[in-house]
Formats: sequence, structure tokens, C-alpha cells
Amino acid sequence: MKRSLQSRRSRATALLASAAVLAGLAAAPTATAAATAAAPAALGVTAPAAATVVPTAGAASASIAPTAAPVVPGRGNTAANLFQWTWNAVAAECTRTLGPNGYAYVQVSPPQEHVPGGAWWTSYQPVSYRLESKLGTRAEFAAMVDTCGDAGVKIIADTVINHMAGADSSGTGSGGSSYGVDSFPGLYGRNDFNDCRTDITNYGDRWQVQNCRLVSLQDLRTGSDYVRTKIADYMNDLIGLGVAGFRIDAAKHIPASDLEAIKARLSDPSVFWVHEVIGSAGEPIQPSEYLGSGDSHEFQYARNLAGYFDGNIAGIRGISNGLLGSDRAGVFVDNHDTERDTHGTMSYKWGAKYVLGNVFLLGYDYGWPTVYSGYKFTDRDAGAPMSGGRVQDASCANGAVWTCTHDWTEIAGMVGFRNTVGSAPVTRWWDNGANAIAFGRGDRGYVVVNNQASGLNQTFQTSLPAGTYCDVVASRTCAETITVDDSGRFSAQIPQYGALAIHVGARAGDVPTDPTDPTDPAEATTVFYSTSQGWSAHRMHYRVGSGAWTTAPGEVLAPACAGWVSRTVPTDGAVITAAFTNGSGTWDNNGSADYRLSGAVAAVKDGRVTAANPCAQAPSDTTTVYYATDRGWSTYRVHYRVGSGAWTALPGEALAPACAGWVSRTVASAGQPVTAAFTSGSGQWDNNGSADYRLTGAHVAVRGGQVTPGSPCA
Ligand code: LM2
Ligand code: CA
Repeated sequence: MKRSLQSRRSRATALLASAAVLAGLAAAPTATAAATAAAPAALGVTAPAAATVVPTAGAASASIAPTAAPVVPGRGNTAANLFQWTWNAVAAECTRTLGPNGYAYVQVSPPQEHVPGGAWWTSYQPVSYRLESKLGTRAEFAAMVDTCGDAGVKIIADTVINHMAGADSSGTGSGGSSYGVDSFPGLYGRNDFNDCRTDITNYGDRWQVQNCRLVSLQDLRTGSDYVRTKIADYMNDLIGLGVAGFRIDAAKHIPASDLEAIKARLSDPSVFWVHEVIGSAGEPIQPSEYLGSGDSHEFQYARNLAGYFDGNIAGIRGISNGLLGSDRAGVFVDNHDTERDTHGTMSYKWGAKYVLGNVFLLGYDYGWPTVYSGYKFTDRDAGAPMSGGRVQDASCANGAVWTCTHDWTEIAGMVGFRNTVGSAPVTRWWDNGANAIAFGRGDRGYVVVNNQASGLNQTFQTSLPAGTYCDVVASRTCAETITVDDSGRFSAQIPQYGALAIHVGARAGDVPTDPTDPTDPAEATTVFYSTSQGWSAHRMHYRVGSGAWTTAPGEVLAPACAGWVSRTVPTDGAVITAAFTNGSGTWDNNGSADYRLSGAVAAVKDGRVTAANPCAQAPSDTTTVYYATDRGWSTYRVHYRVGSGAWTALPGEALAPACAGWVSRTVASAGQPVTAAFTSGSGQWDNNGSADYRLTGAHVAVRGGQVTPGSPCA
């Protein structure tokens, strides 16, 4: 095992200098938090007492507040948040990665009509509840729900119901509706907005936070029957299209009782809701208040996570102290607000630690996790690339734009881990008192997280059955295995900023083809035999389980790929006992012991059996990286790492001329993504705006910040 998740950027430089800290999101209370102001009686809104109300399960509103996103059988309940992905792109991604990786939910950006413009946040300024937006049409949204459903993935819609457009804007929305101040024809007029027409300035004042304007956004009178009905109609429309859950945007700015009244009007009042309530110590409104109508996002978890990973993680078991109960807390490493503004969470810009944070999020047993996946940015307001008024369809092949966090090998592996360990408790905790931890999930799985700048050499005590396990953080192809002995122990070397995870759903030779049922035993074993002995023919003499032996000299092995022959034997999960021969007197019977072969793949070479398919890896064994020479550097180098392995020594390795305008280098990538930056070797760097490039496939070209699959020289 030689892997590392080396962080080349310090946290300090990784943190964003926020261009515009939204007061409502930064949520730092003033030291002199005013006493809760009573609402003017004329509004008919009574400000509740400032004390935090914590409804318990079984409270009167229980029927509208089921706990935690419902588990999808065989799949768990992990969500991916594909921020600013179009409906067409989400649909394709459900089929391509979200379903196969084992996600149960995908949270999508707000689908309603919104104000025009290229900033991402136009999505948060509704103009009407028509489903016509820069992310797609109503028909495309409906098709996405169906396609994702077929892939086993349910939709969570981000719903913006606290407010409409900003009071500073008027014009025509993304669906063609005209709008202006107090004017949303056919939907809302002046009387449908709260009477406070000034911006929120004091987060210590409950009434103000809920009745005044968040950054000038016109605040809906959610206390009124009419407004509640319109909001419920919108959500019922989405439920009718098959939406399974809702993120309630800006829930802190809506009284909990208004939300309960709205939820009670839904066609399915027990539909899953998660409230976006940015809890902050000392403020009167807290996430726990909203448990009467659903779960709440626990922002403090994300802040705590960043704090531990920025320092030492040995104490991370305390991460949920004082937070919402595990079954009521939506948790994440970051979201679209926290990656931009100063919220004290990690973001993709943290590099290796961000990966480790996601490994912990998915490995530990607190909360309902959402993996955040957005796009790269430097300008806080910049939206995803648009054309013709629509966001361009996201694609993970375009790593220069989209982070595709949800499909990183480590994270995809951990989604499978979480689905396999289910509700098994955290057991066998180990830490080194500093920056490395490990823990089991009962007898289902085991995780190691090394947040140190140095490697970790350690023996771990698990409760796992003995066997050979795939490290699902290291690869998707069982390229790295861990052997647990009869007493449940294994030894491993985890490099700096590295992780390891094993679980009973991914054992060597038990290569899961269907992540929804990863424990299915292999029904056939494909046996590979190396041709390195130079025999002119290859045969296998064998029996399955306690069945009869083949007639000597056995069955022919057919050419499989360079250096290997193979044969697939139906086994129904039984072990094959075998010896190999050239058919004319020479035998390899494993020194008279015979070979015991099991699992989906068994490859025999030099007296050893391994579970990895030696031919499957062959096509993706290497990645040839092409880089355009239009920068005019005198030399070109690539500084890279494979998967979560070690980085090359600086300044990296030379690229050689490939064809006119291009240099290239072939990297032994073993089917894993290559993370790379390019340099002249004398100070100039192209590191993709600090995000690095993620390069996959046999041939991949980088030019002008764009990554294109295939060879430009072909
Ligand atoms: C949220 N949760 O409570 C969203 O997660 C967050 O992303 C939203 O802010 C906010 N609440 C309102 O839904 C974003 C963005 C703001 C942006 C608003 C509205 O962070 O910057 O405000 O959406 O689009 C923008 C301008 C702001 C302007 C406002 C109204 O940045 O300066 O205020 O539009 O035109 C004058
Ligand atoms: Ca409000």
C-alpha cells in the first residue's frame, strides 16, 4: 500500500476571502442581542418566546415530521447535492454514477422560475412557481424524476418559499413572467408580503429575522392562508411529479408554526423535509425548533468537522456533542453557501483533507449525510457556464468546471461502505492521541483516517470475519486488498493524509457488480492463468466443491489478454480445486497442494492467487496526458499523483513532444484518476486555478483550462 492524499495547500490559503458575506448566512450574532421584539398586533403574528423549543418524537405534529430521510431498501439514504446541475445532466448522472454508486437521493437546485442573470443565486429569487428555469423545463424536470427513479435515486427539491425576488429588481423571469416590486401577477401582490420592508440587521431579534427582508428579498406573509395555500400548491405540484423530499431554503426566516401549517396542507404531509436553519450560538432561532415539520441541517457539524481536520482528529468522536440527535440532523462537509462565504467549513479547495472529511462524514454514524458536488469558482457570485439563458449540462469529463465530488473514487467507495454497514454501531475505536483515528462499524466494516503529514504504520483490531477485503477508498477494482486474520486483526500502512475502508460487501473476488446487493456470492469464477512459463498450451484440471474432477488433462484455457489465458467456471459460490498443465506432462499443482480458487476472479501466477482481473486493468493501465504547447514555455512538466497515491517529486516529470502543438506523457494509472498540475519547470504553473486537473481514461488532453477525453494527435 503506497497511497497518500497529500495536501499541497495550507488551510489558510484555501479559505476563501469572501467577497460578500451575506448577513443572514454568516449568522454571527451581535453581542448585544436584543430581546425578542413582539410583532405588531395588526399583523396577527405573535412572536414565540425566545427559548428554544425542542419537540420530541411523538409530539402532536409527529405525522408531519418523520425522522431522517427514509432509507431506500438495500441502498441506505445517502444524498448527493448536485448544485446548479441541469435536469438533463442530473438524469444522465443518476444512470451513470449516482445509482451505481449507491446514492439514494439527489438534491437539486431550486426548480421554480427565477430572475434572469448569470449569477448562481438567481435560483434563489423566485418569480413564479412555474418549473421553467435556467436548469431546464417542466418536461425535463419530470423526465429527470423518472430517469433517476429508474436508477434507484429519489429527488429532493430545494424550495425557496420565504421570499420572492429582491426589491431591487424587476423585469421578466426565466419562464417569461413579468415581475416587479410587490408585483407577481397572478400569484402575489403587495398584501402577500410582510409589512416590514427593511432588511434584517439584527440576528438577535427573532421577529425581525422572520418578518423583514433577507438581503432585500421580498418577504412572503407566510402567516396568511392565501400564501400558505400557494406555497403548498407549489410543493404539491412537485410531489405530483414524484419528488420525494424538500430542502426548505431560509427556514430560519419563516416561523416554525407557519411551516407546520404549510406542511399540513400537502398531499403527503409526511413527505421528507430538511430545514435550512443556520444555527449560531446565542441566536434566538435554532435548528431544534423546526423538528415539528422535519429534520434540520446541522451546520455546527460541518464547522466542527473543519475544526478537527484543521487541527487534530483524535477527539472527533465528540463532534456531535450538543448537536441535534443523530436521527434529526442533516449533515454535510459543505454546501453551496458554506463553500463560498465565511462559514468555517471545508470546501473542495482544501484538497486531501476535504476527501478525508467526506470519508468521515460517510463512515461515522452521526446524521443523514449529503455529499456536496458543485463547480469550481474563484468569483463568489459566478454561476456555472451558461449558453442561451440556460446552464450548460454538467459533465464529469469536464473536470475543469465541475468538481464531481460525488463520483470521486474515495467518496463513491464510502457510499458503498455506508450502505453495507447500515446502522451497525461504531466499535473498536482507535486513535493515536493526535491526528489518526480508526473505528469499526460492528462486524460490517472498518475505517482508518490518517490526518497526519506522515504515514501511519499500524495493526488494527476489528470485529470483522477473517478474509481478504477490498480497500474501497483506494480503488473501485479491488486493486488494493487488506487481509483480516482469524482474530480480526490487520496491519496496514496508511500514507500521509490517507484513508482506508473495508467492509463485508466488498471482499476480494467478490467484486460487486450490483451495489444494491453487494453481498451476492459470485455464481461463477473466471480463472486466469499466467502464460509466463512459456507453455505452448494451457489446461486446467479441476473440480467444483466436492464434485467430480474433470477428465485429465482437464479443460483448455483460452487466450484472455497479453500474458494471460482464462476459463469461466460456473460454481454457485463453491470453491474450485485446480491444477494446471501444458497438456503434455508438465504440471503446476501448487507443490502438490492444488489451488483453491473462489470469487468472481482468481488469477494464478508464480504460485500465487490474486482476486484482481489482470485483463480488466489492462485497457486502463495507463493514461496518456496531452498538454497544449500554446503557453510558449520552453519545457513542459506534469506534477501528478495517481488516485490517492504520492505526488511526483517537484517539479514533476517531463512531457515529450507528441505532435504539432502538443506534448505528452504516459502515466501508469491502473484505472485510477490522475490528479495533475502543469509547469514550465521554472516557476510558471497551470494548476487549474488551484483546483488541479482530474484526468481519466486512456488518452486525455488539456488545453486552455479545458479537459477533453481522447488524443489530440490521433
Ligand atoms: C439561503 N438560505 O437561507 C440560500 O442558501 C442562499 O444561497 C441564498 O442567498 C439565501 N438564502 C436566499 O435564498 C443567495 C446569495 C445571495 C443572493 C441571494 C438572492 O448568497 O448573495 O443575494 O441568494 O439571489 C443577491 C445579492 C444581494 C442582493 C440580492 C437581491 O448578492 O446583494 O441584495 O441578490 O437582489 C440586494
Ligand atoms: Ca420571512
